[in-house]
Amino acid sequence: MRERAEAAGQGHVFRFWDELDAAGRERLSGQVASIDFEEVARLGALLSAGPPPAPNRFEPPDTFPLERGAELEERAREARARGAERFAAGAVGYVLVAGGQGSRLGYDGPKGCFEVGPVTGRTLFGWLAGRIAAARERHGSVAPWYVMTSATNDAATRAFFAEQDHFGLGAENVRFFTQAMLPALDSEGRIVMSAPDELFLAPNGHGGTLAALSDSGCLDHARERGVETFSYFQVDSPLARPADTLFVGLHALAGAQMSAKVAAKRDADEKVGVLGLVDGKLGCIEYSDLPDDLRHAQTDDGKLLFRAGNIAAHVLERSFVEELTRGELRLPWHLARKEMPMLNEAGTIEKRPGVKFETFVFDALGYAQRSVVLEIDRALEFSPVKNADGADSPASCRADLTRLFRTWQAVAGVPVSEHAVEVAPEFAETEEEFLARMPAEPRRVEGAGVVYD
Ligand code: UD2
Repeated sequence: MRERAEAAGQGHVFRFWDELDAAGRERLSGQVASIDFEEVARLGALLSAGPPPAPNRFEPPDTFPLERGAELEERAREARARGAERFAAGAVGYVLVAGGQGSRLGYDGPKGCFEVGPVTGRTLFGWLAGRIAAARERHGSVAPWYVMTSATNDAATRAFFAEQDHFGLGAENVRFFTQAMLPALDSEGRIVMSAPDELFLAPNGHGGTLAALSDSGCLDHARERGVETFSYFQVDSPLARPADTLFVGLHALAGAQMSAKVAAKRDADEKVGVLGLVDGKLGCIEYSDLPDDLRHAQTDDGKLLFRAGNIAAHVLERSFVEELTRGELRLPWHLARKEMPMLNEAGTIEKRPGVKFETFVFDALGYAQRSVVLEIDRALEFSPVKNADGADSPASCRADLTRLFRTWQAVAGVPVSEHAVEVAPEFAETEEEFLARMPAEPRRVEGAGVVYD
């Protein structure tokens, strides 16, 4: 292993070997064994390559809009029916990406264990699991749920699901798979070490989902279970709708390979990627990469021109994921340059510039022959927990949930709560479902608010 590292110009990872105890040697050699040095060399070559060229053309995408006339409403009805058929047939499996480090939230543990229910403190995993359980009831079918973790949170995530009895979904219907980790590199392309017995490894981005689905055997499992389509969603929004018949139905009617949901950006500076046609192909420009002039560009009626904010909910055909992971198709690398604590030659930690490498799942959109871009109402579907406070925080998310559920109370003509309101996903996912469940008395939780469950 040492020879391999030296041949790759990475011999420094063993610099402190002689000083390590048995446990340290085991930890380090385990990590080094997982390194693909050829890949590291390819990543190193990107360091001097400079940023990717800006697109020549960036245009807003065609979307299935939120405001629709009679014709599109008819199409939506047809799509819902088709989507419902797909769910009833058990042809749609769920893919949750929960391998991120959640560093902005500053929560020590898998992000999905974070409690956001405004009244009950239901966790993010609990909300998403509840939506899957509800879909099972609604469509009378059972489909597998694939949960992506990373080495850092895999054990804790599995333990949490076991503790929660897999939210009643059945352990055989929840399959965990782990994305790959990659070393960070310093500005000379050397693997960063965070301790004498430890490499600085980070998850390879949510683009790693595709390879990980394949490498873990989940694609084979999905095929055996009759799953033809994946509904992909992130861990951070309790309002995510993994079983949206409209989205899956539009995708199916269009014969699409990969589709995306968007919400109109709140303002030019909201930290969401923007979907659009990049030199004629559907793609997403990450918020940190969108030039100022494009970020602020406006339409004649004063809306943001590039407002198709990526909420990171996708539908992907299994066959498309198979195609992408079989051959030499590669998603592009995105480089995150930042100051990071690293071990220096003297064996002490100092902050120096380093680079983390990630691929992004939305870059696969460019490989799809057909896609649907569905515009959704963020008040109904998107309130992510990203930051410890301010926008997209636990507080803003809880407030959004209560605000939404109060509108349902108002429409149902029941007294609108002054305190927090929580509608369990098993009770209702939409206003229509809520109305259909009425009249129902909420459960009162002393000092916290009311819950419909
Ligand atoms: C992501 C999008 C952004 C916007 C926003 C919507 C990227 C790069 N940016 O922003 O354009 O759509 O979401 O909410 O996607 N994850 C993994 N493994 C990884 C990295 C991330 O599983 O290696 C998961 C993570 O657990 C989370 C999701 O991917 O569920 C998003 O990750 P993030 O919080 O790093 O992305 P963010 O907020 O920068």
